[in-house]
Amino acid sequence: MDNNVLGLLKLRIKRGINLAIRDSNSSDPYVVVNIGHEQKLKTRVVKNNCNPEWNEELTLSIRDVRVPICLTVFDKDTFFVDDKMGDAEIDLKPYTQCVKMKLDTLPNGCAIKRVQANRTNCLAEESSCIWKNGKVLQEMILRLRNVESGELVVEIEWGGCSRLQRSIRGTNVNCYPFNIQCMNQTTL
Ligand SMILES: [Ca+2]
Ligand SMILES: [Ca+2]
Repeated sequence: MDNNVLGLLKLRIKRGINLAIRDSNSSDPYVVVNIGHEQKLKTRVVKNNCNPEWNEELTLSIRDVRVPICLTVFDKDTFFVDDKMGDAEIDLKPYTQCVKMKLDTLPNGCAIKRVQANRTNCLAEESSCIWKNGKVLQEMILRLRNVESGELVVEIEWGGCSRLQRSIRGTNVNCYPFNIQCMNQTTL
């Protein structure tokens, strides 16, 4: 791993909801994931389905948590350029703040942070960062922009040991002096 990489992020692209129609009655959707101009990954195409289940895990190298992850949905076409079906961004900042916390003593299934849907993010509804089996997970429903309809259900997970965590745990500096309490216990 090169020195500028903070760590690896697993991005699970689970499914699409009520995606736009870009053929005669349906679409053949796939998702393209970009971070800056450096990384570009794709899911497979699910044919003829506006509520596709991809359930794919993509691994991204994160160099700067301020750079959002961009997702763009396309309809695969055979004889024409693929049609756009909207786009959304994932803001990593609330999630990475949770990854930096010392959470080892929290009970499994604990919600660490809630992120509200607002005008500056693409969340369709409130999303929680959950402590589960020793990892921080955040599932989110993203409302697609620049399209008449469609949402994406995704989940992010920080992949193991990384500079992001070591930068806090190596020193004894508490960069995030939150009073961490369990906000709720979800049934997982
Ligand atoms: Ca089409
Ligand atoms: Ca098509």
